[in-house]
Amino acid sequence: MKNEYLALGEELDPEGYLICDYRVKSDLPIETAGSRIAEEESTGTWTRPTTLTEDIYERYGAKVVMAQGNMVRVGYPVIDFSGEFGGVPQILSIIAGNLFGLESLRGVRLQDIWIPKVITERYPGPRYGISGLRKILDRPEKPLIGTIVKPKIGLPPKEFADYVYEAGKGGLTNSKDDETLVDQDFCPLEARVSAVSEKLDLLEEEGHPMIHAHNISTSAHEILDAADIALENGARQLMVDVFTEGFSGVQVLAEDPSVGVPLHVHRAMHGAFTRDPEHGISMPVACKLVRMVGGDSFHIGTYGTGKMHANISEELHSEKALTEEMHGIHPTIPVSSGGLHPGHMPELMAKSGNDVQIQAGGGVSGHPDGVRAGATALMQAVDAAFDGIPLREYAKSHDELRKALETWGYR
Ligand code: CAP
Ligand code: MG
Repeated sequence: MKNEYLALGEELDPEGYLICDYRVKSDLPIETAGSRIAEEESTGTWTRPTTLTEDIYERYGAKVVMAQGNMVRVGYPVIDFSGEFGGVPQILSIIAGNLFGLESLRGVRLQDIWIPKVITERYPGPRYGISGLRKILDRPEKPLIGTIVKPKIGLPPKEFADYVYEAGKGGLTNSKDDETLVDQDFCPLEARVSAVSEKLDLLEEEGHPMIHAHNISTSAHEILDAADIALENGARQLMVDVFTEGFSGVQVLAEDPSVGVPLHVHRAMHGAFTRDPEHGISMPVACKLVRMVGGDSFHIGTYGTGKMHANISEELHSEKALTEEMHGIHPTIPVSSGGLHPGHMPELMAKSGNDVQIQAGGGVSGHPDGVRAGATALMQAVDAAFDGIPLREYAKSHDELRKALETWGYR
């Protein structure tokens, strides 16, 4: 039987198709493996339905336009994503759905996607993005520098807010809740936001513009209520763990005119499907979706310098996915975080460039002289790296940095 899903070499109209690249591991010939994906995710199944007419296939069938080595490129007609309802859940059910479970494919990894404007224009994109965040923080060209309040959980609101104040006095531009903190009894959202907002006001008066991202990841039907409580108490930024919340959680906050503040997007749980090079979904795919639904900042890793598993080429690809031209959608600022300390800054910034939000939790709170000194050391290291001054040299006249390097060394 002619394999209808193969259209090798066909040039697809990029505005007429959502195009996906998959890396495939299978005993099948690569073309067949590709057509299994196209078949399963559009008009087919394991055997040909007698009800599948030529017309249905022609209109709604996906096409395999490239199948070489272990890579296939599949185009899904935009009509497969039409209608008022469906959103990102429906996009993912097509491009990242049953195919991962097909017995005939021992491994599949969705490597990249190209989403046509007719789809992206249904989504809000970032309100602020890189330029908007820089404007809020009066930080025209250097990296944004942030901390994550540590310990991850346990500090009551007053001590939590004191941490933020100390970090701001140390020169940081950003701070955030950790990804597991939301509204626990020991640090309820309302009390935390109120206490932090008071400190941010004080920092502002003292010439340290700073924003703090409050984590409101919660059940879908509650997220706008949580946002209301945070905003009523002065929240300047909100945070969502996009993979435990769902992309729609980010989207609803980005779309709701009553929210209006920047959205920091954390990627907790991503390792479950991004880490295996032969099966899952790549971070660049996640980046394009987070940007489309409205994330102003999004974690992409530490370019091989921090504590988390890293694939540097994929992290550079992620950065590109967040910042390259994409149907006029604001660029999302890449967040580099996880196991970082001042000693990492020259190597990190040489790879990330300056359009990045660098964060350190332990690398600030673990400084022998406390949070303010830790924040100061991180700020000093970023300044030195920005000006191309070796850290050892800069540390001679900057005590906080010297002590950080003595404590953690440097790359
Ligand atoms: C970093 C962090 C972040 C990681 C997540 C943590 O703390 O708060 O969640 O950055 O990793 O809980 O580990 P430290 P990624 O600075 O103390 O490591 O950014 O790779 O998603
Ligand atoms: Mg964390």
